[in-house]
Amino acid sequence: MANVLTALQPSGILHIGNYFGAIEPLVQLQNEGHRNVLFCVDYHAITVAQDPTQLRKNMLFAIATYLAAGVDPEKTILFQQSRVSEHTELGWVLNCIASMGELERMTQYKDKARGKGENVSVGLFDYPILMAADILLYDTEIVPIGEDQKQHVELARDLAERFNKRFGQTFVIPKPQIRQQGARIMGLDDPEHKMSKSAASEKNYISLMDDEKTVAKKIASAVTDSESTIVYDVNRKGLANLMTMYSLVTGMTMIEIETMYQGKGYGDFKKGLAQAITDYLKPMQEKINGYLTDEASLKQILDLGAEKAKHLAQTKMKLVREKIGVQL
Ligand code: ATP
Ligand code: LTN
Repeated sequence: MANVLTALQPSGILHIGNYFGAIEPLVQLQNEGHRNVLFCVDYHAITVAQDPTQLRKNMLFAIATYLAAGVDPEKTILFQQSRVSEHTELGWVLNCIASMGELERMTQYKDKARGKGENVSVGLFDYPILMAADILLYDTEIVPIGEDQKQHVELARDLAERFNKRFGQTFVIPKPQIRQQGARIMGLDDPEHKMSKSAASEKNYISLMDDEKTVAKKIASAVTDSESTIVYDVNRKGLANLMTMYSLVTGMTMIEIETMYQGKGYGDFKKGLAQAITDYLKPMQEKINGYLTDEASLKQILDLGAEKAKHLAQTKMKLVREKIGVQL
């Protein structure tokens, strides 16, 4: 059994990329009996401006979504990052062994800072260090994530190795786990870039809360090509992305999908896909809405989770203080 950990930002509504890239893989690992940690990284979310009222809502929504997706708080430690102050504390220590050059090479930072000039927060630059602290505090062995987070987990590995070399064995070296299919769902309006909740247009993503009509509209307007066959081809990026989604929500293989749509065109395929996505999301949406009606229970789950997480994090942080020589 391995220690598994992942986290998501409560920075907006979750989309199917988040779900298939990170949430579903974690639930699978939980059900295989691994030791799981899952949390909402609210201190990562504030690296860009957040409206406090909305942030609070997003957080409750995220927790309701994890529960609806099958996260069991008896088996997975489920909490809110800001409640366990050891995350920011270890982040500071790691800041002091990481280099500016390392952070400057992070592609997510470069993407998010592009065009913003000097107005980018120091937090956005430092974001991967807090993420490394998130991972290293819990002796994490496996980090299920989407493709875009691989570089950050590699940084966490480098920092763990550096720390261990300098101060003696302290941290477990984590490994990213990236699924073969669904690790990088592309934007519906732009199949060259990943689906993103901070995309300029709502037509970029399918939110987990989109209703039947919205899903149908978004899929109908998804960018494809001028060919007429439904055949999986990585060079036909728009179609390949839609077929990946089809496969994820139905469990069908690409060959089965191709056979089903032989002799048919984009119209039929898109209608079928929209229906399959709606059928997949509906039961989950009902569960999410159910959990959201009972805020007190959600908060209680988070309180219990924070307590369990704190216990583990305090033990690790005590060891770190001893190793670096600040523990008298
Ligand atoms: P933003 O794009 O606004 O920065 P995000 O949609 O990437 O946000 P995060 O909270 O940063 O959301 O990511 C949560 C998890 O979802 C991460 O493991 C990330 O790799 C995964 N993920 C995000 N987008 C996708 C995607 N398009 N396909 C697969 N996995 C994804
Ligand atoms: N940076 C991640 C969120 C994140 C995370 C983590 C993921 C913060 N801490 C620890 C895995 C493990 C993102 O998805 N944007």
